[in-house]
Amino acid sequence: MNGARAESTPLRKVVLVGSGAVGKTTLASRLITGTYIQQTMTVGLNVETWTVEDSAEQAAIKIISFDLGGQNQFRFFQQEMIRGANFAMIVFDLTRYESFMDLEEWMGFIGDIPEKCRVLVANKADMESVVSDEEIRTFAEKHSLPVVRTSCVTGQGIEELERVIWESLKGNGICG
Ligand SMILES: Nc1nc2c(ncn2[C@@H]2O[C@H](COP(=O)(O)OP(=O)(O)O)[C@@H](O)[C@H]2O)c(=O)[nH]1
Ligand SMILES: [Mg+2]
Repeated sequence: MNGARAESTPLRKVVLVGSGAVGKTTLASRLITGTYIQQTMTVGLNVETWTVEDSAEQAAIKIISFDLGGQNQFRFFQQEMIRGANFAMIVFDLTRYESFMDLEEWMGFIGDIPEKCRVLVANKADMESVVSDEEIRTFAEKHSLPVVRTSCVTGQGIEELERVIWESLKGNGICG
């Protein structure tokens, strides 16, 4: 990317929320590097940037992602970090029912981010799911969330997720 282009690339703030070990850091790294990299536990916060481009539209969005650690003691600090976020990925782990149960709490946590600027990410789709499709659909409909099933290991759903993020953040849409 040349310098002029980099300067004109709008910066968007994306947050990844969800319980510990659902795969937020791995997902961010998969989106950034395109490959699966085993991650160590996030304590507090991971901040990374990546650029989502659309060659057809000759446009790009630079995204700064805040991957919040799952530990309760950091909640106050995390609330500060997500202020002004343009978009939220709400992540749960298909293999851990508890992470699905925690979603309501995470929805409350990101209350300021407009409904249309959120996506529900059902991660670890390469493994056997313990959350039924029906339950996921009911939750997603209740909160008007699009759902993307992803696997950081196989790459399933990663392009679709990028597309959802792109569609929400490009131009002068409501996600800014
Ligand atoms: N099988 C499988 N494991 C995953 C996937 N995504 C993440 N993991 C693993 O889940 C664990 C927790 O991931 P991490 O990104 O640290 O979770 P975080 O606490 O939400 O940031 C790590 O061992 C990852 O390698 C996935 O899609 N499939
Ligand atoms: Mg993490």
